[in-house]
Amino acid sequence: MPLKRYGADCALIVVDVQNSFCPGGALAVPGGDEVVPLINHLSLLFENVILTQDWHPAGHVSFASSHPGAAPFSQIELDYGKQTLWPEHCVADSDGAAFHPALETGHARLIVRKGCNPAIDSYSAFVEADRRTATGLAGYLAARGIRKVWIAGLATDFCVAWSAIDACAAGLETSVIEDACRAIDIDGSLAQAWFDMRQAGVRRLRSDEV
Ligand code: VGL
Ligand code: ZN
Repeated sequence: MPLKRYGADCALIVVDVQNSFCPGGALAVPGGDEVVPLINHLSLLFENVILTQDWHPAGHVSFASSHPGAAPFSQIELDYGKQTLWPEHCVADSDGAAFHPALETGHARLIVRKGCNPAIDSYSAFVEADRRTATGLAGYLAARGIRKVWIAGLATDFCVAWSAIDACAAGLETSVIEDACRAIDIDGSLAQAWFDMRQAGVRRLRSDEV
């Protein structure tokens, strides 16, 4: 095996590169599939690659269809705060929840599934939208001595940004590889996400700087 540039204390976290978020999917992110070759290449540099999957039960609280009369991309107030409502996407075990077929997954050390609780969304790979329930990822990283993470995937302004901000909060040195991500960008959400990530201390990198 070729020597990895990033060793035991580093991980690449590949966020939600799933069919629902790629062209033809229910919540397609423009150019979502374009990140796949780049992420496959970046994965070769890392000893530790972690994949995440958005993994919702049917009837999930984040689906507009679960709220009669509510339109996709509108917002509602839930007990844990504001929730954007989405088209039905990434239903557990469905084709939409599967990884993009060209994403290489054989090297992954861990697959984190999130958004599994019917009443709580989870953009972040670390903490669910109630901001209390842990996915266990921080514990896994700590237990294995991983202190630095690089994040890529979909979507920049939702699951990537929330994961990166929570990674910083967990004390990890955190970089987002911007050209290995694509955004949904509703109502300025992409600019806001970069602002929030910068405030949190996330490093913004291009893949040629990795
Ligand atoms: C995501 C919206 C809803 C994401 C997941 O992966 O960014 N966005 N669920
Ligand atoms: Zn989702």
